Amino acid sequence: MSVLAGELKWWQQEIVYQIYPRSFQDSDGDGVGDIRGIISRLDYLSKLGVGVLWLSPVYKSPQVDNGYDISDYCDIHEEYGTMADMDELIAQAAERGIRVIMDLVINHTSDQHPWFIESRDPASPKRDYYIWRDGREGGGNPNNWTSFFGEDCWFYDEKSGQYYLHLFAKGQPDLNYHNPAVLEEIKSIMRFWLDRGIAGFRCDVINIIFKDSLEDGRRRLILTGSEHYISRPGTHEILQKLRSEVLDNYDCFTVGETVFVTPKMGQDLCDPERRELDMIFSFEHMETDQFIVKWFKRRFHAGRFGKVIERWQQAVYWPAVYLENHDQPRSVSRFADDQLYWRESAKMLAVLLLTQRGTPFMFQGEEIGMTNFDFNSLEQLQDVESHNIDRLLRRFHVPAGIRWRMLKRTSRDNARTPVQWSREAGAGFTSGKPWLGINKNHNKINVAAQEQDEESVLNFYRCLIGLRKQREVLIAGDFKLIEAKRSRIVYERSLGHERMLIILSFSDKPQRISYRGDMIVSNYDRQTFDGKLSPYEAAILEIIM
Ligand code: TEU
Repeated sequence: MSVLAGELKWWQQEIVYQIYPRSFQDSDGDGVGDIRGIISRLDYLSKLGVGVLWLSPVYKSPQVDNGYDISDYCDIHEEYGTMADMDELIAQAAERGIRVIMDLVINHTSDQHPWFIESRDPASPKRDYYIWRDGREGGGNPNNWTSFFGEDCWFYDEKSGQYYLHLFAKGQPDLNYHNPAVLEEIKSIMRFWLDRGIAGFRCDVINIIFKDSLEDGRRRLILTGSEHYISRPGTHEILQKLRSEVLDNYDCFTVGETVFVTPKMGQDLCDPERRELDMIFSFEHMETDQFIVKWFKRRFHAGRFGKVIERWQQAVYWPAVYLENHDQPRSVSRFADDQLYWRESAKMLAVLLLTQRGTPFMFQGEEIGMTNFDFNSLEQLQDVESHNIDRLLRRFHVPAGIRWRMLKRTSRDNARTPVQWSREAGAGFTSGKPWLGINKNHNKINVAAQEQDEESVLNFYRCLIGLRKQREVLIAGDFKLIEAKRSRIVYERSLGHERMLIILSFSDKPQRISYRGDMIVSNYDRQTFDGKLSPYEAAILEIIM
């Protein structure tokens, strides 16, 4: 699939930077990042060259799932600041030509949301905002579904005398989209934020919001019941309504987080003709180093990874390209080498991220090559998912050592440790006690040090972002996979008469290849390309025709 150059929308030409507010920058010493902290770093973000900030949830929330459990969609969580701070962030970002998008979490609310509190009364008009059911005859959950977070997805509420559905944590009850009043509420929340000047939404687990039926599902290892809610026609209808009744009235875009989607489902969700979402995050490339679930790891294989990337580059009209987010381990630790060839690896992954077709989404800290955490016990983890999974594994008598090994490689807290701004205690993130441990390697990997170093990962990102902006072939050119092997991935981008060859080594051994061209970017100190690839080398070659 290709998009005609010259017809690109603004959000197709920008790079999006994801901020996980809790861990980005603390301004008041309470150990938790906040909006004023983000404002203080806007010049840094502007210099990096990103045009859009995606804020993970900053709404009022009991923080069971770090804000993905919202108790008031139209107010700010007190640890993060105030509505005035948020308005200032939007305005100050705009002054620097940066737009802000927000996380729209509408599959579920917090169990502390006033709608849910009311809904616990069976006689309340809000009862039908959520999914309440009687248990089975003879007892037990209403159906055999299982949750995303390794616990039951039904919770029996004594007060109500019924069970409610929660596909995530117990504090995240699912909304009922069979009730049209729910969609009306969501529309007004969206307008509230768009009217304040935000430029769109990242829509959390958006392809599962509509549950077709609550019948038992086919038994599977994970997510029994998911055939009743993944990308159902009801979801497509809702997305079309949100588009025509709300989003079309603003200059904005949406990117949907869509779980367990096939390329066909993915394309349907963001096909411009269907007028639903603008882009989606798919997960297949994130699953190439696992068996069925992320807790069962298998060795990373660049060939498998490259083929999946190519499939999605071809499948959807306009890809949302990412290697990291707040739910995934750090890419340099996962796909390359975070030790001996750390610097080369981080730069090579920067090339992979910024030379694909589509809009790149980078995650805070990726631009300095932050690595997985260096914790050594469960007590150091905060993530609700990690603790639930540990409990589940314990139920199956999995020994402690194995449990920890599984969590260490996969826990979402790997990506959530505070941003490493400097080598000081608190890493320049906080003057207080950070809510989650800071990686000891902040004395080596940090923004301040990389500002001083011309050859740093950070400066490499800046250059590459600059190059991408100048060369439309990198943004919108056709993508063609040339090679995908365990040791390397090679692809070509082309637009009109322009052709670029991207060569990426995923090996710690030198290699020889036959491709030639004019070197325009290298993560080694080289001006020309002679076919010799050093460990984790990345090269962008221009092919003159
Ligand atoms: O993630 C959805 C989701 O499916 C994740 O649970 C993902 O499968 C998991 O993190 C991989 O182990 C979104 C948010 O990104 C996540 O942070 C939230 O916890 C979740 O929705 C619930 O809102």
